[in-house]
Amino acid sequence: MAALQSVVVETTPFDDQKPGTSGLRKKVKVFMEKNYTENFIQCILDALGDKVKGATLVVGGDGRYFSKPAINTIIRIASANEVSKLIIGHLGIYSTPAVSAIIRQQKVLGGIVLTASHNPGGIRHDFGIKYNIENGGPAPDYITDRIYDLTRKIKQYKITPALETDRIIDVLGTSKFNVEGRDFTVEIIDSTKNYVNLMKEIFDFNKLRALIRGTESTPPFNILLDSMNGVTGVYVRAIFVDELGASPDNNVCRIVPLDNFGEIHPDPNLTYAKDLVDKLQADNNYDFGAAFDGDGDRNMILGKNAFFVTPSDSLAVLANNLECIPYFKKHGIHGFARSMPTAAAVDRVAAKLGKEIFEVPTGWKYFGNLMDAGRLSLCGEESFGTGSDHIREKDGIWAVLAWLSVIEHKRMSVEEILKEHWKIYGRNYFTRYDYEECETQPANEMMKQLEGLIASGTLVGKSYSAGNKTYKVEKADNFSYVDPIDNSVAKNQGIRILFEDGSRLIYRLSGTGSSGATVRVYIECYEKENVLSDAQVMLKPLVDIGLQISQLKKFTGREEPTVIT
Ligand code: VG1
Ligand code: CO
Repeated sequence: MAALQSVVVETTPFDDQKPGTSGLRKKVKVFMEKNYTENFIQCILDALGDKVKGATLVVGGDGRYFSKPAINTIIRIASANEVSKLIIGHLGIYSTPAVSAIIRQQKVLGGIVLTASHNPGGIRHDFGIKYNIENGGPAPDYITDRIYDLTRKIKQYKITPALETDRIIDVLGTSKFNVEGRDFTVEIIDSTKNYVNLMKEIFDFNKLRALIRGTESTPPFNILLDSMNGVTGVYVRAIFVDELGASPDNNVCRIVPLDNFGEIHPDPNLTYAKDLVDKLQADNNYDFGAAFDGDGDRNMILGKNAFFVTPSDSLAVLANNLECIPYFKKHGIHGFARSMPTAAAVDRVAAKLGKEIFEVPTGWKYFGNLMDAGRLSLCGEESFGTGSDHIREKDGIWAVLAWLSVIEHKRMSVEEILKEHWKIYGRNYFTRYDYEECETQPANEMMKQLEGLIASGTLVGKSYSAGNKTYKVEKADNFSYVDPIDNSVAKNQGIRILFEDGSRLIYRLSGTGSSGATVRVYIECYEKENVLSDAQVMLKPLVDIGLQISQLKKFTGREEPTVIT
């Protein structure tokens, strides 16, 4: 085999390659600019230092538009930078949780995940690149900071132009190359096998199959899973159809991954997964519905007639019932955690069960250290993320299997489970208002104004009234987090206004958008007895107060949010 030569290409930095909440996300057209993708890949590898030499990395993503050229670039740049092997999902497909699982199982240095998650895909929409470390989780801040630093200085990248990548990801198997006298291997592997095996170890598939198929004494539990044309389609087929006997015609929909997600917004919430909501409302034969996002780490859980389970409640219910899942019987249940804006329902479960509870900033990377230290078993985010320490990413398929396990164990409907839970613990009413693609400057000014209010100290002790409710401010701050394991500090993670009765108002700017600014307002109140009201009605006074304090309408010019969850 004649050795392939690598070359050094001169380049200039881009000033906008700062990874956000979960990797670098931009319009496809931006990633297509000359050297844009090359620069970022080179900086990821440079940030890893000498460890990259001789290392194995995993590559895969949600299959969105531009994945193939990006993978080809990664192959050529990795080979020139002395990476010894790439493990790539067949057709470039790999859900985010499955990447996390394979990194851990193969004990490799890390992985490059090609996704913009719930952001729309296709030539006019978004692409994304993120780096996951050897524990399978998203790179912590000190690594993404290092990457960003390098992107602002990069002068050249190394590449092997003659390495033939055409159709390489279409065929399972191993290709070996000689790059400047070194061996370089590309292995294309089945994207589902390892993940399916992991799920089989965690859950009791016999019980779940009996639930879905029914038995002589129990009717089938009728589910409808919506992959929203994202990457979970291949996992839904492998697990729910092939293993658990769900019907490919009646129990699953949109399970063929499309590179533009069929021009929908692959985000599982009541707005963007309205199709599923409508189907469950129209057909009350369905007992359960779930939807996933583009890269498979998010989930939305619905009961009969589209009874909606907030992600914060979903986390609390799972925390309260984990012992029915074989994995937790075996490994024990350590602490719980939630992101700061997530409603505090799980805190009440933790208190009752005598478990540690952690409140971390938004973004799954903040859970990793706690899990690695054996202090965290289950965690979640209000943004439809739920997961456990089986991997280091949130996991949509896992969440659905966990919910079905609870249902199988309790023999109750989703709605009954929630009502029972609220009866025991009371209810944390929660809603999030998103104002997408606002102008950046006024959105920043709104946050500055809130910062100013907090700094002035005038908020604390003040009472606000709306509707028939009055709330008194107990504390107001900009959330800071000190990681209990490595003592790293994350500052400015969101404005919090905390009221005396435990109600909260939180303001953040999104770190995953690709244009303009998305303002998120999180609103939560707690009721011990009054647990069966409509959340939007219940929270209306607090919403009004939240809009008043922030002067959101004045700053953004928006009368209504784009999305309410
Ligand atoms: C959003 C969510 C956050 C989540 C992140 C990545 O971030 O709020 O909870 O971890 O998306 O999710 P932001 O900064 O836009 O609020 V995923 O499924 O897009 O990787
Ligand atoms: Co996602």
